[in-house]
Amino acid sequence: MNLKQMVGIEAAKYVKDGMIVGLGTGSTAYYLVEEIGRRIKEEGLNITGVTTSKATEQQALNLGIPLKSIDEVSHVDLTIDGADEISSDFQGIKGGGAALLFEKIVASYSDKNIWIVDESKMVDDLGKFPLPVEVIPYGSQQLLKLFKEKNLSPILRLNKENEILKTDSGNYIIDLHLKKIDKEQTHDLATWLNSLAGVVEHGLFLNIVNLVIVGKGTEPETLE
Ligand code: ABF
Repeated sequence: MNLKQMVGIEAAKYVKDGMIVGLGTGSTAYYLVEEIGRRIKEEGLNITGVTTSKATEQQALNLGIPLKSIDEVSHVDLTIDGADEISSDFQGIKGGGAALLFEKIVASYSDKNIWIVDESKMVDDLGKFPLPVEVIPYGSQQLLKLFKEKNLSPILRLNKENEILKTDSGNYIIDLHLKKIDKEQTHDLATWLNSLAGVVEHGLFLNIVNLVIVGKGTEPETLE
């Protein structure tokens, strides 16, 4: 069993009958969704899933997981998702999988958020992983110019065909290669990004997670 599978299966233990569960995106959340599908099939687990991307929606449909959109449920009991970086004060960078907008929406309406990561994602300070910023196409070149002027090392994300990547919402992603974000600057950076016209969302997930399950060695470690 690999570390991603370890934490995906461990996190599924927190999913109880009757829950409305936010299903995350990425190669780690993939194993969570597979395990939930197995429990539905083999144990009769009864949950409603709320997905965070077209990719996860397709996986859940293939597994027969009952789904509702975020706008069809009263709340979400628990969301389990991956992350790209988690700092020592439990702040996160997400969006490497280009799903940060729906992930943050679902997480913000969740009573509890669990992140599942392999140990390589645990860092002291955020920033080594490029910070994704989701922007609408109109004005994106102006934002690129602004980020360059601010020395934020922006790169417009391209897809495998070397074309501008489009998110599930048809937006672009600009990745800011900041190298390090000092803890005392994180909130101001998030506030500034949110103030820019054309910025839809960014990958700083602050004060969101309640519990982190880290894959390492032979046993997952649970941090809260
Ligand atoms: C998703 O999980 C994204 O926000 C993040 O980019 C990704 C991490 O991917 P992986 O689990 O494949 O490393 O939530």
